Amino acid sequence: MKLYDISLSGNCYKVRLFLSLLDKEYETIPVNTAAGDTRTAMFLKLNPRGQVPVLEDHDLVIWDSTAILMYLARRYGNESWLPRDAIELAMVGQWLAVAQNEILYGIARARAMLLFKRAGDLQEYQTIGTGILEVMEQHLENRDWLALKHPTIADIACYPYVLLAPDAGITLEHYPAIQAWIDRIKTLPDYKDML
Ligand SMILES: N[C@@H](CCC(=O)N[C@@H](CS)C(=O)NCC(=O)O)C(=O)O
Repeated sequence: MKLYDISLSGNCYKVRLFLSLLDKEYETIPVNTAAGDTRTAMFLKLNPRGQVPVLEDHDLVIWDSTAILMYLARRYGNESWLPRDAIELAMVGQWLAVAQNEILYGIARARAMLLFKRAGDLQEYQTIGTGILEVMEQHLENRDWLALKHPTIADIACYPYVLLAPDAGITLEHYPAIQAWIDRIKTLPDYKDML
């Protein structure tokens, strides 16, 4: 397997973390957006959106971190990561949606402004980010994991940018249940730090 990767990207870290939890070997292909790597004809053939992560598994090419997590869970993980039961699957889906909405367009965007000088409305992104952290905090007050009674890809999808919220100028001090959830994720076998 090959992962087209940016080391500081939370979206790529979701995939690296899950590959590690699944104990899967892979080759990393570092991508440099500043050098235009994601705009080349070759890269756009892999992902017409011009973004990482992209996973190659034999002849298969998958782009988007959520799609990659789903693929890896079904193909290489046990059912607990992505259940087949309709209700359980929907519980996981809800949080996959949060990862690609408020977490991405709130926390990740604010982080990209502060760390990588991306343009945007910092205050708006931080407001979206803190809004979803409030929701997560309440949700996790009486639960160990986001979707089910055990870890699923919902936890892996939401984790990186929540962990990185301080980079977005958002402190996690006021969110003890989120901090406990972060600590819980760090104890998973084969857990891997971002860098
Ligand atoms: N929804 C996508 C978002 C991917 C994304 O935003 N990737 C960023 C890095 S975190 C990227 O490749 N940016 C380069 C660019 O837009 O040129 C996913 O989850 O994979």
